Amino acid sequence: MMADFDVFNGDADGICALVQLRQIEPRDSKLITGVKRDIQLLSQVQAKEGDRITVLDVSMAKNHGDLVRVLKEGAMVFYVDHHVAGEVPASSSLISLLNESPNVSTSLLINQYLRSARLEWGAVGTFGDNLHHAAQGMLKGKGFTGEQVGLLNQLGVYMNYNGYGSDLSDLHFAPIELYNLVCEYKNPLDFIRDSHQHFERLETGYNQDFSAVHSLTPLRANKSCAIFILPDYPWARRVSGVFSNDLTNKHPDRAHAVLTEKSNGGYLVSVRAPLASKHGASKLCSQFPTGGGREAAAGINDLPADQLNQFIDKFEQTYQS
Ligand SMILES: [Mn+2]
Repeated sequence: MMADFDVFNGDADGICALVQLRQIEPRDSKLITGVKRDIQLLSQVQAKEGDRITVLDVSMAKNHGDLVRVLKEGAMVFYVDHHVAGEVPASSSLISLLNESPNVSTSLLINQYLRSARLEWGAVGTFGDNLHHAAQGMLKGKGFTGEQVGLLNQLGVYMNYNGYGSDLSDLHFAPIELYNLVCEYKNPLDFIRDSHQHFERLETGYNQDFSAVHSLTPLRANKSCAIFILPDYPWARRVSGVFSNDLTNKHPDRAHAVLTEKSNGGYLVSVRAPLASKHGASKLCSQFPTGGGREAAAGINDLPADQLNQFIDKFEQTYQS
């Protein structure tokens, strides 16, 4: 029997992209996701002739080998993403919507594909990827009040925050659980109102983790770059990504690196290019074996401690004006 797989990033953008699609075209599919950093998700799919696989918000370059494999196995693949794509396999069984522009999210691409059928969810995912300008543009002139736009923004930020952690046990909600909870609502504003206990759980966790991180002083900071090191605790692993986004929003001309200590002695690294000039993050992080990402936002999954100084030098070389 033919099977369906929905493979999606466990952050706000990945979840909101799939919510839009499955509300318009329901499928009884096997859901494959993980923490935000878990991106080689196609490796978990064993396909057979006629299976349908949807892949959302994970880099095609990082899944290239498995994509080629599932196409060979006979699957039809629908792939939508805004991360580095690399070489796209030529196959009539592959339909892809790929856009590496720094002002585009996967949720925005799905919103365009579905002609704004679930505009609010498209905006939540886009806010979640810290693309405020793009999200506001999607909602502009559509009759939303300032308060409604603010709530959609908050939900996006909280859902994005929920995706960070070194494994599922760090998270408030496993991404599949959060997907199932929100997918019942055509409109995220109804989720916020009618499932307020879930919204509140995210909000409370976010605020607690954030107040802890605000007591940290940077390892280094000047006009053009700043580097922070976070300790090896679940709260720090959860807050690292949204902390990076918050720093970027507060200091738009500065580049940021947030490093979280790992139990193996290395670091998990989040890099944000300056908001005012979104470039360089992907190139910087890709120089390290476990690094990758987008021009504006990238990371290194496991920076060995003995490469810390090398990373700091390269970071400062990239962004020192
Ligand atoms: Mn995304």
